[in-house]
Amino acid sequence: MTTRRTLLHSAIGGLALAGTGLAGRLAQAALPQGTLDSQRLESLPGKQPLLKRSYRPPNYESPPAAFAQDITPNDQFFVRWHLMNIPQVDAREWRLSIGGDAASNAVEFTLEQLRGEFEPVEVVAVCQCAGNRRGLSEPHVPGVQWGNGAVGNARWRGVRLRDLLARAGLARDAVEIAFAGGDLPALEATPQFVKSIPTWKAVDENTLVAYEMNGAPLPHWNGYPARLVVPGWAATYWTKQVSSIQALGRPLSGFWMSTAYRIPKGKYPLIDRFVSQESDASMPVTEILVNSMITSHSDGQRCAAGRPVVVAGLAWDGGSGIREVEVSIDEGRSWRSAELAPSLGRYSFRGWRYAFTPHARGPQGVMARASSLQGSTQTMELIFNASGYHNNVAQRVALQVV
Ligand SMILES: Nc1nc2c(c(=O)[nH]1)N[C@H]1C(S)=C(S)[C@@H](COP(=O)(O)O)O[C@H]1N2
Ligand SMILES: [Mo]
Repeated sequence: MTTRRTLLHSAIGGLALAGTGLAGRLAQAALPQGTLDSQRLESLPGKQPLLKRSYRPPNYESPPAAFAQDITPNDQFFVRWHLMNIPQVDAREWRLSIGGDAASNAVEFTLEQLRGEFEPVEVVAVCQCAGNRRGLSEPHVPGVQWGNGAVGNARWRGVRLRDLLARAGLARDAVEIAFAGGDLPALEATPQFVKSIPTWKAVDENTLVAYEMNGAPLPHWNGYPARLVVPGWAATYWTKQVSSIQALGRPLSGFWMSTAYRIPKGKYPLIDRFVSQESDASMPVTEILVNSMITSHSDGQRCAAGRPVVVAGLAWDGGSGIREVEVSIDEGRSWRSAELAPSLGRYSFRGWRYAFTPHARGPQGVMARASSLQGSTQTMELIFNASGYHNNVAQRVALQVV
């Protein structure tokens, strides 16, 4: 554990304020007024201006402009931390230790060893906070009041977690693999952020310990020098600044597993099970639900009667792949297929576009909904849970035809 000495005791040093005017205009209409009043565009060191949701810990979401392409730029990628103290990690001192009671030997790797001793692997995958769009929940729920921007898509490069576990002699009866990062709570009463995933997901060939994002080292705020990449699953499992990996013979307990990131059982069309963490009433979040965004237009935007309008956006799911995106220009009475862009892989954002020509002047709603190859379609009504997870309601923009 080399990083504790270099703790940055304030996560907010070096913040640059960029004013509130633009942020106000980027706001989602249904965010609570307090969230709209307090949000501003701010630059964390090394980042473009992002929408501030909280200061300590640093929670910043991507502005709509970040979704103009299907790969989210590193300097516009959202930032989510639960704890206050985020160390500035020196990669030369950083070590990744792997062991646990369900591994036969404890091993430790430097970043150079990760880069040199294991086969490098790349995957394009969406990293989405389970609480993305929580701020749009009706009724409102507590927690970071995210709009649409607690999600991003990147090309991750690193090593397979299963290759690392093999070097530690993973036991056949390992139930879960647990991860800890370098960040620490401000108060001892706050539990350290430790998460686990079932062994079957840990040894999936797409689950990585990644040291690069879009061809560059991970940004500090996104987990430098290495993080978990668990394609298809909610980002809560994508431990940043990962420093310890433990193979466990029994389920991990603790606040971040037993209390946080859980949903009522049977309410969502999820397929991936995390059986060792299920209780009678609830289960942990697992894969991302099928979802989409309209990125070409925003509410109130004008377009000319009699001229084609090209609506475009992004769609994604938990890894089955996108089957279809449909658009409705009559408030959901009828739907037409959008054209899909080439696929960057089944865990990636998938671009789509749809052209139509409005004739009547006045308000023109445009709705989009995605369906996955696994057979799910976005919902039209929110499936409510008290933590605001898994909001995959079809999006609508209100255009003005002039
Ligand atoms: N060490 C550490 N890793 C973490 C977290 C954290 O608080 N500490 N938060 C998780 C959650 S809930 C999310 S949504 C993602 C956010 O990843 P990003 O900041 O790179 O966008 O990081 C995950 N990994
Ligand atoms: Mo999250």
